[in-house]
Amino acid sequence: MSLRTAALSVTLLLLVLSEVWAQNPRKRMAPPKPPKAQCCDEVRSLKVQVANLTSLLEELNRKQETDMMNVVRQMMELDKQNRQQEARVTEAESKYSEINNRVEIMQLQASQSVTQSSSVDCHDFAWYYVGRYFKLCCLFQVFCDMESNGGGWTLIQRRKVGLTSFNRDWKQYKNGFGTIRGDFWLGNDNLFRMTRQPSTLRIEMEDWEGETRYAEYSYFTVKNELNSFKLLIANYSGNAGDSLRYHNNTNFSTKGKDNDKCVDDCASLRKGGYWYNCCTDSNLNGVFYRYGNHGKNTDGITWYGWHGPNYSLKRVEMKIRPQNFKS
Ligand SMILES: *[C@@H]1O[C@H](CO)[C@@H](O)[C@H](O)[C@H]1NC(C)=O
Ligand SMILES: *[C@@H]1O[C@H](CO)[C@@H](O)[C@H](O)[C@H]1NC(C)=O
Ligand SMILES: *[C@@H]1O[C@H](CO)[C@@H](O)[C@H](O)[C@H]1NC(C)=O
Ligand SMILES: *[C@@H]1O[C@H](CO)[C@@H](O)[C@H](O)[C@H]1NC(C)=O
Ligand SMILES: *[C@@H]1O[C@H](CO)[C@@H](O)[C@H](O)[C@H]1NC(C)=O
Ligand SMILES: [Ca+2]
Repeated sequence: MSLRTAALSVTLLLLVLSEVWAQNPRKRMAPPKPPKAQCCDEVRSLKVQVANLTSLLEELNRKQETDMMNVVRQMMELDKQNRQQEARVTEAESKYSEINNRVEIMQLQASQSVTQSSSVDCHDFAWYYVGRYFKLCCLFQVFCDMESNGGGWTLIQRRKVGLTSFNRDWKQYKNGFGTIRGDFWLGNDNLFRMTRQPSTLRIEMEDWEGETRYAEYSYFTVKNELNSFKLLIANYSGNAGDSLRYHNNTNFSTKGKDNDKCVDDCASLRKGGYWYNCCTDSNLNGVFYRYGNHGKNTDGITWYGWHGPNYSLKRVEMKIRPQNFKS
C-alpha cells in the first residue's frame, strides 16, 4: 500500500470514528421513559427487550470502536514501516552509488598507474605534455594505438564522427579541441613539445567505399608558436601518395591568421587550420562531408594523392611515435 493511500484511509477512518463517537453520547443520553402507570407484563418485557437491545447496541458500538482503533493503529504501523523501508532504500541507494564511485576511481587509478609504469607502451612523453586540454584519465584508452604497424602510436588528430567543426581560430588550434573519443585536434603546443623528441608521423585514411590507405613520414616536427608552428617532414612511405610534401616548410594558418604562401586566404577557402601552402595537396582538417556530399567541394577532408581535390574522406587518424620506438 502506498503512503498516500494509507494516509487517505486513515483520514477516512478518523472521519467515520468521529461520527461514531458523536452518535454514541446521543444514544446513551436517550433515557428510557420512566414507568408511569402500573405496568403489565407485556410492557415490562418490552422494556427488558429495549434495554437488552440498547445494551447490545452499546456493546456493538464498543466493539466497532476498538476494531476501528485497531485498524487505525495498524495503518499507522504500516505507514511507519513504509517510511522506514523508504529510508532503508534511500540509504542502500546512496551506499551503492558511493561504492560505484569508488570502483570507478580505483579503475582510473589502476589504468593510470599501468600507463605511467609502462614507458614502452604508447610512450610516456604523451602523458606529460598533452594534459593541458585533455584529461589524463582517457589517454590510455584513446590516444594509444597499439595495433597499427607495431603499435606505440599517440593519436594527435581524428576525423570520423563529423559533428565537431574544424573551422577554428589560432588559439583553439594552439590548445586543442574536440572530444577524445570522437573528433579532435590535440593542439599545436602539444605537437611542438612532443616532437622535440625525433618523431614519426603516420596518417591513416578510409574512403566511403571502406578502402584504407596510409602515409608515413619517419621524420615529423612542428616548431613552436614563435615560429608559427611550422611543419617539417621527410622520408615518406605508404600507399596513399605523398600529399604532405607540398606542405613541408610552411607555417600553420587558421581562420583569422593567414600564414600561408598564397595571395589567397587558404584557411578561409579550405575552412580549416592547416599548414597551407597555396593552398593544398591535402586538407586533413577540412569540412567533414557525409556520403555523397563530397564531389563539388574543395574544402573537404582531402588527400590528392589518393582521391584528388574534391573527394572528402570518411575517416582520418594522425598519430605519432618516437623515431627510436621499438615494437
Ligand atoms: C437479551 O436477550 C437474550 C435473548 O433474547 C438473552 O439471552 C439475554 O440474556 C438478554 N440480555 C439481557 C441483558 O437481558
Ligand atoms: C630519411 O631516411 C634516411 C634513410 O633511412 C636517413 O638517412 C635520413 O636521415 C632520413 N631523413 C630524416 C630527415 O630523418
Ligand atoms: C613563418 O613564420 C615566421 C615567424 O613566425 C616568419 O618569420 C616566416 O617568414 C613565416 N614563413 C612564411 C613562409 O610565411
Ligand atoms: C622538408 O623540408 C626540410 C627542411 O627544408 C627538408 O630537410 C626535408 O627534406 C623536406 N622534406 C621533403 C619531403 O621534401
Ligand atoms: C573533381 O576534381 C577533378 C580533378 O580536379 C575534376 O576534373 C572534376 O571536374 C571535379 N569534379 C567536380 C564534381 O567538381
Ligand atoms: Ca594568404
